[in-house]
Amino acid sequence: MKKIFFLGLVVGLVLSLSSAAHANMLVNSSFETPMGDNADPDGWWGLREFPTATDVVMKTATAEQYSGAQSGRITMTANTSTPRNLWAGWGQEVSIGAGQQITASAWLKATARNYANPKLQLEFKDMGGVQINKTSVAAPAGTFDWTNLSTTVTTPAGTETVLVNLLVEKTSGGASGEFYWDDASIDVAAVPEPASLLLLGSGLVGLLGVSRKKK
Ligand SMILES: [Ca+2]
Repeated sequence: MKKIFFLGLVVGLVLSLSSAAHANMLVNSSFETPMGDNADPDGWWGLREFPTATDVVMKTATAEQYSGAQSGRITMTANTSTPRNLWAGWGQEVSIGAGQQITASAWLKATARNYANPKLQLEFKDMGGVQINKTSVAAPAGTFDWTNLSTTVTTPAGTETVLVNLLVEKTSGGASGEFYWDDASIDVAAVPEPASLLLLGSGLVGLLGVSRKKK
């Protein structure tokens, strides 16, 4: 009986450790809170380099969704008088230290795309908010149905926060397209610290000792 109890205890502890490994750190990650034109979705910062509001319209949309009732839509309109290499999107910053293995993921659908490049981008920042490094996952070419963009990386030395960006970059004045983002996430892989493992181990040894004394 006691052996079964301890086995259950160990399984429970292992399960609680592994479930902690898959907690999404982003809020409103499925864009389920409605927002008006060019407002910031709950929890996200609206990022835009466009000189006029009509060049790009960012809002939640019920027309398409990967899950739930809506997604975040970025509509880019061709305007040949605007300069190149502009971008628009949403960002969310989370506290993650150096040397952590993180997985970032988001779902994307693109329609009517022309010289506009969507990407999932991670920026690693130090204590002062200065960018240390960045990495990004490019989308497939052309138009596509819901597609997962995902990357697993280890945060560089000095990292204090990670900024997750869901972007669309304009590479030509005539760039246009309709882009839907949904179900974004960032997870930190749980690596049990030696100290907590030691504590766990000594606790189990202690429990076993108590059970033996009772015999
Ligand atoms: Ca959604």
